[in-house]
Amino acid sequence: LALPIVPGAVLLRGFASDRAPKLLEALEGVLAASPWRHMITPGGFRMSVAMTNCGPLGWVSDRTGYRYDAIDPGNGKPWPAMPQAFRELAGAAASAAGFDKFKPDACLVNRYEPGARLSLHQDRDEHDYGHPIVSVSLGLPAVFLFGGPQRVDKSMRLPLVHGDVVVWGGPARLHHHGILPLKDGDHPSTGRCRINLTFRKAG
Ligand code: MD3
Ligand code: FE
Repeated sequence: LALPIVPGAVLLRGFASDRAPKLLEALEGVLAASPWRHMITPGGFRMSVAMTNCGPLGWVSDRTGYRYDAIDPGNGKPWPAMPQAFRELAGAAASAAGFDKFKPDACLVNRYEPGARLSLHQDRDEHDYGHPIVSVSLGLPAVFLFGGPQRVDKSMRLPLVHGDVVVWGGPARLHHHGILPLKDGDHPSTGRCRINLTFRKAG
């Protein structure tokens, strides 16, 4: 079931439901090598969202800025490999949305506990905005905020639940977006949190 949100953005409701157990199992392996951490923004704030990465490149933030880096600053080693289950899901979702041969080189994993939020921002750290971004929601539901190319543009609210996949490309790629503070709850597959996988071709 593919629902267009705005031109270039497609919601695949429940696309990852069947594969969620395999994705969460593979995530355990990633976390064993590169555990959750709260990054610091260039402004000096600790992010409420906990993060890790897998694949050749990982998104990092610290006092010096945002960037993609091949090395996990937490352990000085390359980020763990992107599990095959991750790569297959990202490719299948991109195809279903009309983007052929999507080969992500970065997977940012975000963990939201109750109260955690991601304020309105643009994703501008990637080399080529022509590639889509595939995002997978697991666990507790969240309200996604989706605005326009300008930060002041009116934003719409979109509830995202366990198994939902959204593919963002074309004109939607540079729109502002964020996540409202997570409501408390308990999910059978993740417990008291929401996990979001974001696949990108960053380099
Ligand atoms: C729309 N993550 O990691 S995923 C991020 O749920 C991020 O954790 C949110 O925004 C999360 O940067 C939202 C959906 C998403 C991801 C990237 C986008 C939507 C996007 C890039 C452009 C437009
Ligand atoms: Fe983003």
